[in-house]
Amino acid sequence: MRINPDQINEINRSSAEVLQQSYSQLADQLDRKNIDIDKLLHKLGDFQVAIPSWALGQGGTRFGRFKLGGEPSNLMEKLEDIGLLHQLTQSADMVSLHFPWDSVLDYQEVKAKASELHLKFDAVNSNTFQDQIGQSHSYKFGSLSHRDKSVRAQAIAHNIEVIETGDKLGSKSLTIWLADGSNFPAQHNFQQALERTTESLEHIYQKLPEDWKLFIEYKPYEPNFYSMVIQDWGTSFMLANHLGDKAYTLVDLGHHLPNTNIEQIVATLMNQNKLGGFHFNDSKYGDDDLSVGSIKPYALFLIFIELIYGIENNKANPYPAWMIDASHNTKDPLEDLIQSIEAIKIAYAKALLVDQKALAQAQEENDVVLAQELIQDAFLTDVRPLLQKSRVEKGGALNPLGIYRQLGVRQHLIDTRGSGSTATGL
Ligand SMILES: [Mn+2]
Repeated sequence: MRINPDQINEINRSSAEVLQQSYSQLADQLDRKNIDIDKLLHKLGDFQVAIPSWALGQGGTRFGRFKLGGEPSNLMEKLEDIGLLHQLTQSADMVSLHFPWDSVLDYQEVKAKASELHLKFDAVNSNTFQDQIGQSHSYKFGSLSHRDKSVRAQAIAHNIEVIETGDKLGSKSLTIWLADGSNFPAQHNFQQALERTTESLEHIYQKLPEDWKLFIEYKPYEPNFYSMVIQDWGTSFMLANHLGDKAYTLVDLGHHLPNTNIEQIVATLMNQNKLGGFHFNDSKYGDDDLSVGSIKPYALFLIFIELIYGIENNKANPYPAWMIDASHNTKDPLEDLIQSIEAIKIAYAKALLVDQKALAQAQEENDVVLAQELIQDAFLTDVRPLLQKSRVEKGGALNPLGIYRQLGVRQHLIDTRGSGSTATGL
């Protein structure tokens, strides 16, 4: 579904006056702090986050999955949903595919559709955490770390195939999240499992094109509950270092034990030029995959302060590949993605407001109180008019969620795709 741009402009116009008021108030406030508002708007407009193809259907839990209706049942429809999201938010011009869920016969057709929707392909993702129909060997007891060489070979071949497919689409990176691990003590020989995983990754890395990156995602538990082979940033970092310059660590916000200082992990990785990818979501307890910013917006803001510092001061670290990695069983996924994009950009905008020079000075003088004041002043600024202005200027919706509901997008999708359509994925 595409929305007529005139319709977006018309709805925007009905709130234009309110925006003008709130925006000039904020502009005055920022001007008094000598903040270059045009530069800020430019940065906000440039910020794009990839949408994973699996986030467009209703998510499930191990206790089941509820019906949504109007879900995209093939890759073309998934691209259409992301295209719509980008049309409204002007912040989601990238798609992250997951194989074999997104396998199709004609990738030229997929590429043409994406370019028609002004979308590019970001990191591609492999899947060796579930068995596919017709697969020769099972991943029940692991994939890249499996004791049996033929299972490892199958998992390696799958990753190489994903690289080849991504190459056809213009992707430049592969993300590997490995579900391998053990559920009980003594099930695994830790050292051997790590050794086999390293060797398998070496094979995949060898096939990585020159201009590609390999992202290694870590996770402390789930689906395995006693151990995961790549359990933390240290293990991922070690593997990335071992593999070479094209390998990086990927941080997923939900893949940490409670209260982990993620901003410090981000800072450490950027300092070592090894932060490659970043997955946004939020959590209360574990890998809850909740909407970004719904639980810990202050933590996200602190993380963005480190990201911005790293991007501006450490050019040897590549610009991170951003992606939303969330899943719900109660929300309309498109509405959730609109909320998540908004939360990411709010945190980003607030972190951009931090007076870096004054903060460095406060840190230099050990003025703990002033350092705290400086970041909290930025955090407590309502930056929403900035986001709205930036979107409207790019042709997006002043209020994406409002237009989505006003135009009855979900009902339209149900009418055209049916109430029983199901997206591929978990
Ligand atoms: Mn992730």
